[in-house]
Amino acid sequence: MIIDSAEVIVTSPDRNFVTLKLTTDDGLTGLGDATLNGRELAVVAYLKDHVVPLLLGRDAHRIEDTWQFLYRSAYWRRGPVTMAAIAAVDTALWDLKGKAAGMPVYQLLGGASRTGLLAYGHASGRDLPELFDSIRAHQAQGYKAIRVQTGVPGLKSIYGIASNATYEAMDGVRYDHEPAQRGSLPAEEDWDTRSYLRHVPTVFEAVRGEFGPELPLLHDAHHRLTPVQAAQLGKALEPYDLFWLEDVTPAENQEALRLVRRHTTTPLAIGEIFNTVWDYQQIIREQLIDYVRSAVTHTGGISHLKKVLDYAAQYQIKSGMHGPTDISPVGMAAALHLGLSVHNFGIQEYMRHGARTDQVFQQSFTWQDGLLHPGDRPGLGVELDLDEAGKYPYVQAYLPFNRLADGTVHDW
Ligand code: EZ4
Ligand code: CO
Repeated sequence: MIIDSAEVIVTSPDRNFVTLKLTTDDGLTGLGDATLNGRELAVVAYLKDHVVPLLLGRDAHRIEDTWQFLYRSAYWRRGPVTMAAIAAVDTALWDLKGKAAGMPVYQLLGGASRTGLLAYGHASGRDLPELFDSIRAHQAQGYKAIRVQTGVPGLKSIYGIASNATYEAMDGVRYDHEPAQRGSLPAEEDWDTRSYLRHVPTVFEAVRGEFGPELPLLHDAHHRLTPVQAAQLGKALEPYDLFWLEDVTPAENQEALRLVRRHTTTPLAIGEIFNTVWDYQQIIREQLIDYVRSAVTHTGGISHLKKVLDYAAQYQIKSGMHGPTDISPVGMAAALHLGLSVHNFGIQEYMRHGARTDQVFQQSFTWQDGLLHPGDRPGLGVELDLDEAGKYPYVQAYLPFNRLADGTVHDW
């Protein structure tokens, strides 16, 4: 099974996606997701200029060797661009191996450890009535766990959109199934941490009052807090029994989480912007988190994320793989195969892609009773329709950024 060709496909049905497609001498094709939201073309160049030429003629069965070769031979290690590129190759090779074996990828990873994957969706609203409607709409779609984000009184923008309508009604901005906004400049949003910290516990009190104690609730602080603010928030939310509180601090400073942990038992999830096991070394060893947020797409592929999760398992830390719409259907499929197979699966983030995206990527996963399953087609179970993909050329889009009232740039 020799790699004959490697193509990088950029398509923007509802948002931008970068896909690597490998074809072997026996005519099999494998797909890998390399989408890096807002920096897509950097990965395209990395793949086209520096990876594709190295793949041609290689034995597609040698997944681990290819991973090590791409990681070590570059000399320059880690980083989101490199690791997304390596992830795409790794994922495409697993897809190929599955197809060659006639088995779904999860079988090659050890088989199913469960019947399906608990998934959570994103509910949001400018105020409580809108938020409650959004939670109910998610429950009606079958979601058994829900992330809750709301507007903060006094702030114009809310982080954590579920629907375009919310934003269209607010400021006429079109958000396209993602926080990234199409255009040549990032949108500027406003932020005030004290207002946020006062407001969020009242939201969770109201949600628990309305929806009862059973529903698993999650919240994302999106790197906006200092360690002591994060500790305050975790403590204030304890009565509402969160499934997790996500990205409380910018976790490149991992020691910050020691302080947070000393003050709260609210479970913590971190890592959607991490890209190697090295980023997790301290926070896993010191048991500073409860869930690993990494996606296959951004963390060196199935092979590398499995190593992270196996390490995490020693500390009873579980998976909580990143699954916003900027993970393509190929990246989602990879997450589902990995999640189904590892013992320490926790929960899967799942936002629906738009109808155009579902046309470009033909998928075989199922979504029943709040549980996802990757399906039993050989490989990942996703095929890319090149004609459909060709209808939607790349569109420049950026994630927003924050400024405080005095004009200071703040974490988004
Ligand atoms: O803002 O994926 O938990 N989910 C998130 C996402 C991120 C986007 C960034 O590309 O934080 O919605
Ligand atoms: Co997040």
